[in-house]
Amino acid sequence: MKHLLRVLPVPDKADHVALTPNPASSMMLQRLDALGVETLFDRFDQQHPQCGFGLTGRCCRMCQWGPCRVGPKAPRGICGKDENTLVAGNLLRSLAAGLAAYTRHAHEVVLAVDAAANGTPHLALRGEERVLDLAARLGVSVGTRSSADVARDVVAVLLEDLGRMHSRPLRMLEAFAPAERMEVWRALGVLPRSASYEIVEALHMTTLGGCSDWTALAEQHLRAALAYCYGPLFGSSLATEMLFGIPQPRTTTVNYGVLKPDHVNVLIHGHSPVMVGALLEKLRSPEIELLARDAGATGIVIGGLCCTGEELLARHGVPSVTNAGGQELVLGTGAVDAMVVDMQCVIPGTKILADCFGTQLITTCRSNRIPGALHVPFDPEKPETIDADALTIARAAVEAFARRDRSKMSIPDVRTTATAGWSYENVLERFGGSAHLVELLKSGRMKGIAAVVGCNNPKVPYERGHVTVAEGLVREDVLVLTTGCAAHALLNFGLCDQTAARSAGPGLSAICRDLDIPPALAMGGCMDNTRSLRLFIEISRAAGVPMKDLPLLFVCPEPGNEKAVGQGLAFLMHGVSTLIGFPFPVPLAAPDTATDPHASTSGCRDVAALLSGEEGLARLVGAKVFTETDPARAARIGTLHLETKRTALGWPAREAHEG
Ligand code: MSK
Repeated sequence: MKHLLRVLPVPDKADHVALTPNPASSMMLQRLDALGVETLFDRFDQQHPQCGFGLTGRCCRMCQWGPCRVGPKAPRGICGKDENTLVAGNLLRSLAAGLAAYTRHAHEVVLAVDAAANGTPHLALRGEERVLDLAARLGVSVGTRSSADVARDVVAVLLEDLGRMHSRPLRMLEAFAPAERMEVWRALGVLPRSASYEIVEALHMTTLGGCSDWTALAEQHLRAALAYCYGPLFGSSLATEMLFGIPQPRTTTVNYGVLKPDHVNVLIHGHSPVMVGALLEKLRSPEIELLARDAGATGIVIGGLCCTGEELLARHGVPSVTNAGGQELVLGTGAVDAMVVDMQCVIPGTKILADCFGTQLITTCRSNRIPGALHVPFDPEKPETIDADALTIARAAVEAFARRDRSKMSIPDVRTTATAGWSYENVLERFGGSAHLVELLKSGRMKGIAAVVGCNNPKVPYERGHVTVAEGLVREDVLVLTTGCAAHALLNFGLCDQTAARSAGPGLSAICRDLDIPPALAMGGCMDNTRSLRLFIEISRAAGVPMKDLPLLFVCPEPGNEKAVGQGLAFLMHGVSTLIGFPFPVPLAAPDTATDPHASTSGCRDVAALLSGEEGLARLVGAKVFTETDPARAARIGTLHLETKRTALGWPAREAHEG
């Protein structure tokens, strides 16, 4: 272990090898090390020590006068900006970047729904149930109209929520947010207009000579977080369900061992489900299967990575393999013939590994190009080429099989059984409705519910945070909901399999057995945190208790992408406290001027106090940020938080057992 700012322990590559809970990841790290092939874990080591100003959000690169570093030597930037304004501005820009990413994603999916409604071949509205549900919530008339007509009107609302410039709150927010929260947000003056408007405002406020009142910047965090939640997050998740239907739980095999040496192995990576649907059809078509056999392959294995992988697993039962942190490692198997990537969390290092091992990299999103990759973009405004494009990609993937260098092949023989595909609807159904779910919570059989989600980050041992926190919570009878890269860690570890019920506390274990569910429910990609949030909202309604008072928690053990900032803030805005495994780029909440060389002389740490203190968000929205790098301790902090909520409600710590 090394230390950042002399106080924050961070792993080196040897620690990742020793501490990652997935033996397949550890094997690949060692193999690539032996071959002398660099991955993000090596490059992280090369960057050590990382800049303390950057780590604490005190490096300003927002104009050409800088960069400025604010600290004891220079308490203000060249423009006169103080530490709070700088830290709040940097955080706001991260939030805006994440909001932009999801907005681009949602835009693509919503336009695909429109194309499907307009009868574009190879795109269909398979989720009529969701079309009608959204129509009812948004006041779109249904009557005798076709679902395509209704869907077009829903699309118009979703697009307006992404792009509205005039003063009107998001329609989806009005349709889904609890009344109690609406009052809180209205009183704070943070009801957003649209995703795009709040991005514009965030960037505008942080330009040179923009806003120098850090509290106004912080207010914009709250507004942008709501835009993030009810604009692109709800928009992309629910529009995907309009296209492909609401997922159903299905059991499959996951992990690196799903790759087969004698098959064409195609991995699909990123976030957008649109092109992927058509590609899946092609890869499973007799024409492509024949092509694969002609090339000498026994068949075709399709595997999923990151959030597209979660989407494929939930809806189509396609085995998931790994997450953002493992996207280079899996190429080290030498068995991946093609990796098809769409948007976001596809790191440039992947191309380096692809070149080393002869993998054909194929990009499908025009805004996520990689030099040297085969580029077959899906354009949501010209969707009619989707079938031909999917065929091009499928052919390229199969053709790559013949070029594979079998001497470089080494597939870890590690497979796990997992059940995934949990949605808002089918979780409620499995629990017999929200009233029964509330009863289980009240009785103490289930101590609380935690959404364990988010990215990978080499600042913590790879995937150990996700697994250790989730295991610790499950042992304490806390039901875990999981998405995104965290879900891959839990799927591969086995916590999403029904047999993991035995590792749960007595109450949760009995519930899992009764309902035939695992203690960790994989609910999709990172955009599908909407499903957990909707469950929290429904539990609050059924219990008649505001979310801020309920034993609910949001945990992000390895925040990495800028998108993670908005995820945490979105749950905070609903009164759900957030536990993160590595500090956001803000000054440490508990500064020590003796050990932190970047500690401010003014002791000005108001942004950290806003997030983590008792007088900040805790007072404004009823929730706060906890930070703990040790995942075992994080699980205890999370449990304690849930127990505190239970005590305040007068709910028992555990169900009383006779005898
Ligand atoms: S892929 S946003 S690293 S969860 Fe959604 Fe994973 Fe985070 Fe990307």
